[in-house]
Amino acid sequence: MIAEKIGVLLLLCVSFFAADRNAVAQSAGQTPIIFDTDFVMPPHDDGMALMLALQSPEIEILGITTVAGNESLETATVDVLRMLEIAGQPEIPVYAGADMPLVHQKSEYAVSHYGRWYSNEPPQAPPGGFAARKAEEESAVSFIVRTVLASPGQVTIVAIGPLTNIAQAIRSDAEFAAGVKRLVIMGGAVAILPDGAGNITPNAEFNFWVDPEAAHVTLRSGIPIELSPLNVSRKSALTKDWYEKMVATDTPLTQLLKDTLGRRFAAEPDRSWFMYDQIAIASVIDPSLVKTERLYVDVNIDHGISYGVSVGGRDIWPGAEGAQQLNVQYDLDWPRFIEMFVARIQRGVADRQ
Ligand SMILES: [Ca+2]
Repeated sequence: MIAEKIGVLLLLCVSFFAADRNAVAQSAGQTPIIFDTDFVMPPHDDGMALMLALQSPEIEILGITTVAGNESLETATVDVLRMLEIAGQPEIPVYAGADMPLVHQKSEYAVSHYGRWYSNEPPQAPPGGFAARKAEEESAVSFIVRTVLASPGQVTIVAIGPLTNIAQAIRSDAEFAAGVKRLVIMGGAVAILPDGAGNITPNAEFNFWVDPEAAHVTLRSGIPIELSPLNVSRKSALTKDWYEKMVATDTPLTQLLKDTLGRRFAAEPDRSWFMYDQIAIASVIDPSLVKTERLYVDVNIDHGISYGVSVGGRDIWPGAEGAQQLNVQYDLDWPRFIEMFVARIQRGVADRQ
């Protein structure tokens, strides 16, 4: 009981400072965000999405929360800490979140397909070694809930991994969902719109497939949601020419890209690559880069051939009762997006503000 009271007092003190920080961000015209990620270093999309966010003065990152997805939770956490160090912003706090999906168990299919969310192996050292700073003691879910409740209606969450942390936050506090200003999600694929096939199973997208139950809870939470699905990712095509423009300057970030993304283009100079999480972040910086349509979207949680498949419709259909309307991104102004992306990545630390 006493411990509980002390906990509440601590929470109130911490909340006061968090609210104060948000007030500062608002006055500067910045969008305060929580960056929720199954982080991996570039050339993976989470790595490049964080670079874009860190180099964009329109965004203030209140904290980064990690989740198992592309790699294990431990790898996501050590990689993101190192990325912040390389970017010269190690003061941004990192909170470790869920190390497994809510329900989805490791399977032979999971092991043989993309993503190592089930892995228990110790993380390998990121480029340049482990960061000096460690993750915070507080859990990701506790940080997410406390930060949102300290400034109701002000905090945007950008979730670019499986939605495990977000679903846990929704379940842990009845006030939480109503307090979130907006949730931007990279996830899903919508068959009713062009380019709506899946990328893990024929119809399921990776983030939703890894934790379908979390996606189901999140999409039905009542939080205002903008979905950045595979449909819009497939409007992108990162080529060697754009990569070379990106690394035309010499900064710690462009050096990291030369060491990672550069290898990809050295091996396959004529291939182009989709961009995923980068588009979700870019749409927070400049919403006019994407076109959206209002659709009801739900996620299949039956353990059969459509496990983790997102289904979108213009009207509610049988079985989707209770599904929520979301803004679904389906088109991208690719030339403006890639020019902005390249310009932001090129920036030196001194140009950032
Ligand atoms: Ca991701």
